[in-house]
Amino acid sequence: RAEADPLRPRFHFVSPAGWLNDPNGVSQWNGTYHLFYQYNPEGAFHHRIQWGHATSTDLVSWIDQPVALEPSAGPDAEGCWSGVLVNDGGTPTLVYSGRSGGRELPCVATGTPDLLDWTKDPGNPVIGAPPTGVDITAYRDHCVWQEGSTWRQLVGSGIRDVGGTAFLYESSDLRSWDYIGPLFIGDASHGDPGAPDWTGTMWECVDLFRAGRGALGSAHAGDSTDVLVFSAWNDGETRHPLYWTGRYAGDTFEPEALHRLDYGGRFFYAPQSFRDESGRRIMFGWMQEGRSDAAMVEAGWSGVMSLPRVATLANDGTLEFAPVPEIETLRRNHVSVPAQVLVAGTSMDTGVSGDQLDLEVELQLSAGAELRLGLLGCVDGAEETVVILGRSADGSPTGMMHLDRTRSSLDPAVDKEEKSGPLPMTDGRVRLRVLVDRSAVEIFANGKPLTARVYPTQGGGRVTLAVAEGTVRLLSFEAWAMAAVFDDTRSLLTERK
Ligand code: DQQ
Repeated sequence: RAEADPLRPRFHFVSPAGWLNDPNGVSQWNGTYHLFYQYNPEGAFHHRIQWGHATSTDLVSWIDQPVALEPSAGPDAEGCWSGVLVNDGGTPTLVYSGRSGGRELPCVATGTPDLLDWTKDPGNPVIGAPPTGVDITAYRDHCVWQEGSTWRQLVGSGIRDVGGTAFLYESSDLRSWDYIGPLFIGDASHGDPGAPDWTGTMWECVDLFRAGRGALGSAHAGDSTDVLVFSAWNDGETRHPLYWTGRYAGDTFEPEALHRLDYGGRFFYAPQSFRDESGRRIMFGWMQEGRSDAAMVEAGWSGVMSLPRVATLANDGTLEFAPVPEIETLRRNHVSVPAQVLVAGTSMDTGVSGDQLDLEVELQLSAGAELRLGLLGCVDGAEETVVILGRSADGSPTGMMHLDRTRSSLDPAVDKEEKSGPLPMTDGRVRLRVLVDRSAVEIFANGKPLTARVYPTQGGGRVTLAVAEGTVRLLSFEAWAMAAVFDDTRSLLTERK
């Protein structure tokens, strides 16, 4: 079945079989990029989670490596849940959540210099219990960094009837940890639990880093901010990635502003980032499925890893994202759509089609204009996934981006909820980047990402443009077919044209 599955991405990383969720231990070690991930090779469901492992020299093609961590009798008997990789004086060391008895506790494993063989610490779990005296909603996932010779760790959690949090610890050896306190506590009573920026009752996969110059904990110079990324969770109902910008100093985090990390919400979940050897902040996220559990099991695979994306600090103090430029080496068959002015009522076929595409578009919207970019359209138009960019009638600097998936699939069972978010713009200008990889779609408009999954059944892959209102100047429209990294049997294509 998986052999000819037209939904299985071909240049996004997917697991060799079964289930994939969070990125873990993302890093660059002696030049080689490492991507570990939450993995169940036995089937497309979340059970007895292991750490899958793949390596890359270019962030484009990946080599599968042996499973790095597998549950064994003891504190991780029921699963090796999310965590990170750190360099302990030259020794690769994983800090992860071991699950047993229905709860998670911090564990450690050390690796061989090639990062292929891992030995669990006999002292696991390295923290024997969550902090006492607080009623917590959960306790798992790790962010670990070094300040001088001191290790610091955050463990994601939540305080019942208060909000999500991250507990801060300190250690000199990664094995014995002193509890300091909550770094920062969210307010779950603030806002509507259905809102896309609700901070949840538990924070999964916290990721604290410095954006801009300097290391976490050092003095701030010039344009820099600290960023606390977390995946807001509430009993499975709420799942979306958010971040606070602010100042991490001493034992606390002073928030300045809360932001949505990706307008696709749960489709870019549990992200984790690292600074690579060239100094870039690179982030991966889990593009979870929008189809039923039964459909995943039937397909034999579940979960897509986002393309690695570079995070930079924008002038307005928020993060901006773009796929790593290395991805452009997959571009083939360049097609340009001529620059032109599109007036209200325009509806055109661009002549571009395909389900593995990279589009780079520059536009200028008049006040009140709305552009519709149709993707993955079938011949009769019954199926189409539509990116909508709108500028407000008063020309204010914030427009909107939407992803309309209501007609993305004739399959009535798949998720079709609309996704949207504010789009900052100057003079109506929009830089749009769209990557389509079968069921995986990543959209970046002026650096704001919207990631989602779609399940077209008809094929065709038409790309269309329409203007509903106002006038849109198409300044440039460049399109490429993207070469596959994996073939349909999910084998690595060693030779790329
Ligand atoms: N997935 C992991 C947890 C984490 C969650 C388990 C987030 O460690 O909290 O697979 O998707």
